Amino acid sequence: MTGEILKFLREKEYISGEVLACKLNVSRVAVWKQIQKLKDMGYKITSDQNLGYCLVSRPDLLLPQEIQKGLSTNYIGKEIYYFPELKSTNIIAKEKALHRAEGIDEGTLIIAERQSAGKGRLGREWFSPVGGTWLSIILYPQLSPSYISRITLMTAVAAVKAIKVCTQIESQIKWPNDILINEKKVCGILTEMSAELDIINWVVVGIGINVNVDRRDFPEDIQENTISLKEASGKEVLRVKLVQTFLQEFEKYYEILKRREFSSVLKEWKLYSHTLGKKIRVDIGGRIIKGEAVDINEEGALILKKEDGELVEIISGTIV
Ligand code: BT5
Repeated sequence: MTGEILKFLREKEYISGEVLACKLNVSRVAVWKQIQKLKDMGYKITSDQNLGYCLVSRPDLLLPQEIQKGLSTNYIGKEIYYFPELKSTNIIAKEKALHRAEGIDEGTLIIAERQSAGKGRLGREWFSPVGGTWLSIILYPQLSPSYISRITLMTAVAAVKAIKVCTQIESQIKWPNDILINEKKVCGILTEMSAELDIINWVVVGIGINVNVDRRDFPEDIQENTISLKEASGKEVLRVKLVQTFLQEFEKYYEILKRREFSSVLKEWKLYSHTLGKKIRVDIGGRIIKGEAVDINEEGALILKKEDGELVEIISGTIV
């Protein structure tokens, strides 16, 4: 009911408790309780004895009703589960994805203000203090499991686009899942999947963006290599707008991927690449391969040219 009340509060400067009660077919006490709930969430609502309630300001929270207002996607973010705090949005998303038959549809979003046990790849930690954007999207693509790398790459392109639209900042993609600004990490992507032979059961795409985060909120050992959008742009960034833009871009690129037109996404990926043309070292399960990053192939694999000229295809690894 809070969502409905907000809708009416937004439409008019003032609306009385009586009119709200009538519109929602509930008692005035019930309306009053919902108004208190909204105030507890951080909405500033004043009340005038004669005129009624007036919405003065909204909190900077990633509440579903805020994200969905003006979101122009067809299915990404149509259902949102919001948490002020949880362990990891990917963990909840994976649990929910198991309940597809019970109405957990493609595009369902899990979003949190803070994660107490955010996850990176290979069991690494992802620090997720208040002020960032930590979310996961549930997908059920009818694609072969080999598409998993391509999903990560297209997510990175969507994130770069959203960052550009909302902050004017040009960020770069470090293969396979990092977004950098000035050589520092601003965003990470964690794609997880359940598959059987040739069929994907579900994919969960988790993305963390350091938006209005202070670098000092991170452990000292990673402060040097991290950055936030606020720090890079010199001002607070509207997180709701960023999430909306990202979801819109995400759906656009996901549709392209589903049409099996990855090459056009790859073209854009290459434009934003931080990796191609560089001499790098890649850790693949504890083994280090050195060489020049010469290309990304149609499957999303990195092509490394070793010193002896041999070309190696790396589908998953970490640049060190
Ligand atoms: C990643 O792993 O970059 C994937 C991060 C995915 C986070 C999202 S948030 C929403 C969803 N729910 C989750 O629980 N996870 C996803 P990886 O490439 O393994 O990088 C991890 C490394 O990045 C760590 O070992 C740190 O060095 C560094 N790191 C940790 N937190 C960071 C942060 N907030 N900003 C920048 N770097 C960070």
